[in-house]
Amino acid sequence: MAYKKILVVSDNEHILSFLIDFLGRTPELSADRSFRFVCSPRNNALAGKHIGDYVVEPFDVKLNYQETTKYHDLVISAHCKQLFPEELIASCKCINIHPGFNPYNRGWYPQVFSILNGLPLGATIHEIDPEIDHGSIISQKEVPLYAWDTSLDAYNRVQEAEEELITQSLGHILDASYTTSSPSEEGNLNLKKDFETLREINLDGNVTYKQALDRLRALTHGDFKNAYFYDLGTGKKVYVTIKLEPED
Ligand code: 0FX
Repeated sequence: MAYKKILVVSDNEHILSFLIDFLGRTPELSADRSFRFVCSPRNNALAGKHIGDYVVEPFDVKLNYQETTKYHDLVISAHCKQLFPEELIASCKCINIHPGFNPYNRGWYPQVFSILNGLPLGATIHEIDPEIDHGSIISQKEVPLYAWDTSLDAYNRVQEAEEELITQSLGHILDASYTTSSPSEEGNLNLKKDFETLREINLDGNVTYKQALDRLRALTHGDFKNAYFYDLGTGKKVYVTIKLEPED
């Protein structure tokens, strides 16, 4: 049995554009299939956007799960920020493309936590079960982490790994000819609030240089204002990023 009516739910323009472009470059995958690309209703940056031949529609997976199962036989989450309702997971094959190396640092911003706790980092495509980033693994690729990586450096490497996995596995997924393996252990899960907790730097914190450097590079991601401290004199919030440069 091959999947024919595919709903792709995403809140990440980069991965969505890659998927749409890849389908355009491999017409044998889209022949005899219909694809619909949707994003979270509050994603103003993506809703209504034209990508390739498609327009991204706002879509609430909780409210519309009956419509989803009626009109689609496969749902692919490509960095979808909505949690899938259990009724949807139970009645339709749901697959997730995740920017982390399951089962380590499942959940929010895996590279941030891998920089801090040293657990493996990479990308994973897996079946969705009721727990976050937890189901049977279809394909995964680990990426290296270097002592000079910021969150953005590591994330860029993870994105490349995701693109490789999509290129290798999407055909097998659409043909339902893939095999799976169970995650090696339960692993660990980080939530958005765990990331938020990391952002304030306590100037009186008693940490090693390594811990301080790791915290700052885990929170340095391009122009995002993640890490901050409060200046004692003025009470001003001061944002911090770090630059690291390995010798050639
Ligand atoms: O789409 P995504 O790369 O992934 C996130 C979760 O990490 C992932 O587990 C979940 N499946 C998916 C639905 O959402 O996240 P993003 O595009 O919001 O952010 C990409 C990176 O940017 C993130 O890994 C860290 C960085 N970032 C993002 C924001 C919004 C920051 O450093 N600070 C920020 O405020």
